[in-house]
Amino acid sequence: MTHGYPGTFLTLEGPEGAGKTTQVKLLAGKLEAAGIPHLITRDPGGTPLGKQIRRALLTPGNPVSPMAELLLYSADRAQHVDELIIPALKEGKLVICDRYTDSTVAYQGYGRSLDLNLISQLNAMSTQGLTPELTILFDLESEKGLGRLHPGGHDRMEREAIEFHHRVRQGYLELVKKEPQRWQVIDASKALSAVQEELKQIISTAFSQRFNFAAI
Ligand code: Z5A
Repeated sequence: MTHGYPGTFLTLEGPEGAGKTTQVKLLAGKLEAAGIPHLITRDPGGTPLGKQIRRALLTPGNPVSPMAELLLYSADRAQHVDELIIPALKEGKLVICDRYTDSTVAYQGYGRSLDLNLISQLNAMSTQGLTPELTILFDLESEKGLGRLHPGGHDRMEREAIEFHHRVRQGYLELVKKEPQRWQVIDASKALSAVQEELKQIISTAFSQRFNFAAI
């Protein structure tokens, strides 16, 4: 355990269209049916304040400077960790967060070329030092992921140039190399059912001593 709470903290990462949201929705039903206490949430937008920040960040045509973008994602996370994530971990839940600090490193660090040390400091401040025990990367070529979305992308980030999305994917792969013990990588180009099976396998293997995954 990397934090002092009784719960378990798992994060999901990946480029656009990798299928995190779809997979986590499928998993939620199974966790519910198996009676595993859990919280499924997302960055940005997990709290009422976060929903307002999310709108400001993702509305197309809203000018947002790279530094303002970094600070807004960090502000969203500070509220999210304090209001939802830590309380759920204190209650012993399995917390699954769709995107977390690694998104900031990949998008604002590698994508926007902001200083990685500054991002690391902001990530530590905004999370009260809370790091995930396991992070799953849904890895997918940028072109494939964007191709699964609405043509041209529907939000401000999705509309970035393809080079930006390539840097983001590269950023994720670098993160995996730097800290391989925290990451598991799923090939997100596989069929939905195969990805779901792999996700279940990874989670049940990692956390079988804390929750009963036999029924999922
Ligand atoms: N961002 C940031 O810059 N910095 C930060 O610190 C944080 C985030 C936290 C959040 O928007 C944006 O903010 C995001 C990163 C940035 N950038 N963008 N764009 P979001 O929450 O709306 O975006 P997202 O998390 O990337 O969601 P997404 O783009 O929709 O991707 P996804 O959740 O991984 O995919 P999905 O919605 O589950 O699936 C997309 C489509 O693919 C859908 O039609 C599915 O039916 C289809 N799909 C899914 N899996 C498959 C498979 N296996 N085969 C075929 N088709 C599939």
